[in-house]
Amino acid sequence: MAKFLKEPSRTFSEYLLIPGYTSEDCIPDNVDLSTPLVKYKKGEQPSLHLNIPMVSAVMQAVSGEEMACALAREGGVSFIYGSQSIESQAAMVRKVKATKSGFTGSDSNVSPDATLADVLALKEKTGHSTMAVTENGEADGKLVGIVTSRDYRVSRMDLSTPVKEFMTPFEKLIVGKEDISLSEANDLIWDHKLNQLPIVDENQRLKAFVFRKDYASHKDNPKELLDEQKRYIVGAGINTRDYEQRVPALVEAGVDILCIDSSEGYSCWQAKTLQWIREKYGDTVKVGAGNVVDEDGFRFLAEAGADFVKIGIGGGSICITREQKGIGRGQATATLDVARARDKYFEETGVYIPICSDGGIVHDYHITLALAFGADFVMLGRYFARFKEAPNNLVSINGNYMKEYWGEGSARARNWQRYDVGGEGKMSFVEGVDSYVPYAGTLHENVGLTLSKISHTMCNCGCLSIPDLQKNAKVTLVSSTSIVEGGAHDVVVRDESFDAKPH
Ligand code: RVP
Repeated sequence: MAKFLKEPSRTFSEYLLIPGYTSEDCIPDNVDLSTPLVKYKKGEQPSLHLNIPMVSAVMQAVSGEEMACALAREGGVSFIYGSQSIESQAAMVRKVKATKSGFTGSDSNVSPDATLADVLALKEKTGHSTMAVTENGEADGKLVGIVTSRDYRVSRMDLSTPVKEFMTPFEKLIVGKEDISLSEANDLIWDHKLNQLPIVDENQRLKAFVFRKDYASHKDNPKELLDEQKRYIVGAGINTRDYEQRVPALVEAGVDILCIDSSEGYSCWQAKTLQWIREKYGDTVKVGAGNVVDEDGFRFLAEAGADFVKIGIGGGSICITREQKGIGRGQATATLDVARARDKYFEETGVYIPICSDGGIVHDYHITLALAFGADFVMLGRYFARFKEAPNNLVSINGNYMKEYWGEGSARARNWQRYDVGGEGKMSFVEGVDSYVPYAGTLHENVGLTLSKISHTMCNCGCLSIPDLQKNAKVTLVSSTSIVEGGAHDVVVRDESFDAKPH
């Protein structure tokens, strides 16, 4: 007879936190949200950590290079999606690593023979008025000048005028050398009253720009997650099929952390992938594995050498795995079970393997609950897909701005490797849907608000750090009637748009 688990499997919406004592120093400014990203030995520090407990999902609709930079700026990590060619994924990683904090890769480039019409078309496309003029018109070509809107007057000039006739030539530019620090670059900008400073290497090849307008934003991001060379930390998803080609390309591109992206990780394929990476790179390449939902799955991946373990099957907002295959587990129960396994493993071996609760986060407080249940960080797809920085289309549906959001198991993503169980490599049926999510603006504003809610809740619970919350949170199961009590009830909620109209 099959083995039956005694506990039903539950989701985060079924729980609430009970406040603990809030002391005088228990204020949001004192809350530390840093958390380990990779395993470490007792008494040591992890070689990679997060400054906020949030990573973005390994999905086409979520994690591209812009998302990766924006999230690293806030202190989290993106895992660039693996359901694309090795070359394009490695190029994305390379682009993130080339975007040093405050140093922006040039996305608007023209050749000296381009025309004013080309400049205007490019400005329309990118929305940026500063353009690099490079010999070959590429972002890393030899810099011969720059064009800004101060260099031309559309009403007085012929649209066919070549760029070389109105650009500011290299000889007249103030430029920074490749090894310049951000503060030295900002000093040059200030001293020479510049709006932008091109950075070039010893062969005059363009490396990046530093913009005056960005100065304030770096001051605003004390939690930026940077490597030793002040480049953003970035992750990437891999699969259990082409890792012998994909992993070296990503490592060569400078990736900081990998994650085997699979809907079900308790498999010999994940162990083989981990083993190959360990044989080739030892511990120098960091790699997470998953997804699992119980102690057995965690143990297996821990012993196979995973640097972190990801939890969750079927809880994702776009996921229909439970309906299609009848496998999975409520996310709260799965997180709790795996957290217990992680603690047991730590006691036995002295090795702490961080765990990540992946999928199903709907409300911000679900993140706090996931942490209280023992997660070290959470992975989110729908949440990040709503932001400007996600690589998905913004569309207008019935007058409302929406972002497209599709699962990696949907027909659109065609990511059969994520659902691979060996055998012939193809997609037999879908496990995800194609959908829309309401557009929510920039990542910075939204993540700031979410973190503020997490910090406030932690103060209510009397906890100043994630380990403190994991250890001391008090959690209660709620009845279905008390869930109703939690929202506005027994009142007619005022429609603010109605109030705003003259009547
Ligand atoms: P959510 O944040 O609830 O949107 O969930 C995102 C997670 O859902 C991903 O990190 C991944 O684990 C899972 N996913 C991605 N695609 C699919 C699918 O098509 N079924 N599921």
